[in-house]
Amino acid sequence: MTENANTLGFEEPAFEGQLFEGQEAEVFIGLGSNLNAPKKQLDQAIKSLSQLPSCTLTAHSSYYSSKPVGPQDQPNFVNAAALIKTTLSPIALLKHLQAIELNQGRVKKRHWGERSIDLDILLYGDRSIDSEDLIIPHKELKNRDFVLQPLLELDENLELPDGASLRSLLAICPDNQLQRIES
Ligand code: ROI
Repeated sequence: MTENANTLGFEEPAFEGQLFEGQEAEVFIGLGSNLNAPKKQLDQAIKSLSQLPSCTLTAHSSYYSSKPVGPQDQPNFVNAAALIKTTLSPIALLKHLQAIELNQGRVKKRHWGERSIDLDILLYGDRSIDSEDLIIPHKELKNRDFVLQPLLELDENLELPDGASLRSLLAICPDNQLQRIES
């Protein structure tokens, strides 16, 4: 282990200050599914988020159906976003999200293909992280209406760490025929 290892034994990416443990951050998480009863997958994942240690689930967005980005011969997705407050570090949180995905029997059939559940850290406070395991803000956030719209529902004034407004990004983002659906 290096000096970057935290108390859970995960390697922390090097970023400004490394002050994470014990500091509370607002974190936005993206949820997506297009396999095995997608709405139920999101329901279960949100329940699991609400039970994570050192986390409080503050809110989640409506559910949206969206045309797949990637191969078109796959079902539409159901997407949403959740807001948590947490003292977990980004990497510790990532590990918990991966455990939730595994627990829900995450299936990933092909590149940009269908999946039972995807949980992505979209924004972690106002921090930017670029490590091998984790890139925040999420790399595709700007290009995806099914990410931007649920985020804006949670906070209409949300900005990226570089100050770009999500509202203005949504205005120029490709259209994936987003439709709000009953959750
Ligand atoms: N397409 C949509 N509409 N929603 C997703 O969540 C989603 N996730 C992905 C890929 C396969 C790239 N396409 C998606 O990972």
